[in-house]
Amino acid sequence: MGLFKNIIDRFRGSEVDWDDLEETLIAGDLGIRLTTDLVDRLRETKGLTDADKVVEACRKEISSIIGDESIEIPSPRKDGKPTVILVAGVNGVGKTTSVAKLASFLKARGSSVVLAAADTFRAAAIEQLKIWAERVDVPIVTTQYQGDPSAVCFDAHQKAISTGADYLICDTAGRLHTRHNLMEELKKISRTLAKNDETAPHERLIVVDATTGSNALSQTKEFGTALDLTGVIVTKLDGSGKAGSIVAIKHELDVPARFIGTGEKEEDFSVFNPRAFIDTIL
Ligand SMILES: Nc1nc2c(ncn2[C@@H]2O[C@H](COP(=O)(O)OP(=O)(O)O)[C@@H](O)[C@H]2O)c(=O)[nH]1
Ligand SMILES: [Mg+2]
Repeated sequence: MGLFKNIIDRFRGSEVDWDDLEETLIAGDLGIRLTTDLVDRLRETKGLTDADKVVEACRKEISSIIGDESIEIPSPRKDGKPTVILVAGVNGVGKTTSVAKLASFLKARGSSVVLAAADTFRAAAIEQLKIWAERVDVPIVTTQYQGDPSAVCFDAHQKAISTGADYLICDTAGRLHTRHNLMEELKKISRTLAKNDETAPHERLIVVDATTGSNALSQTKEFGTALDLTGVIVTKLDGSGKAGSIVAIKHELDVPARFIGTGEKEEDFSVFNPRAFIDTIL
């Protein structure tokens, strides 16, 4: 990895090629807007031409955008009510897998979790989450294929409340007949969860696939119109994705990365650590 590795190798000890730097940042999924901002700002910095120093300045800028603290899922609530986590995103990005990974992660912290299988649009999706629930050993609430997703979330929320569970995690569909319907459905799920607890859902996470480049930014923008997003789960960082989209999403939409997925197994998951990101990805 190493977004800047090429630049450093080629220009070490000499002046950086600004066009090259710009291309590198765009290829790293930082997005046109952020890249242009960044390069313009650095170019205007007097005396800053030496490649190593330019790269260092870039790292600093990126670091100031993403911050340096991880953001954890809040500890179980003092009032004993469940913290509700709604997970959304387009098809195939890794929602269902991430829901299972997150359940396993919270369970390992000693918390109890209930799952809601609210992707009722695909029959296989319900089955997939059921298998995960068994594997992770957490209760799950489902309905029949093409059942009402909001009703599943409502029922699962009631189960989480009545059993005193610490967390409820709702998996949702990534595709409905139209994208408009999908956004409306997500808003309805959110409103329905608020019926049992007006502060729910407490976390609204979007899952994006690191290998899809700038799509991650546009998807976050779109889902942000339906849900006031509290974070991003970035999956498939074990692939070729550079994940610069994490920086672009934070910069443009102010939605922070929260977790990363680095494989298909439940342990391939961790809290996003900005410092480690700067060190290993850049
Ligand atoms: N390599 C890799 N594959 C992943 C990761 N997360 C999910 N997947 C795979 O991506 C595919 C789609 O995942 P799924 O959870 O069904 O996506 P959904 O449609 O958004 O619910 C599955 O084959 C997963 O095993 C990850 O972090 N790395
Ligand atoms: Mg799914």
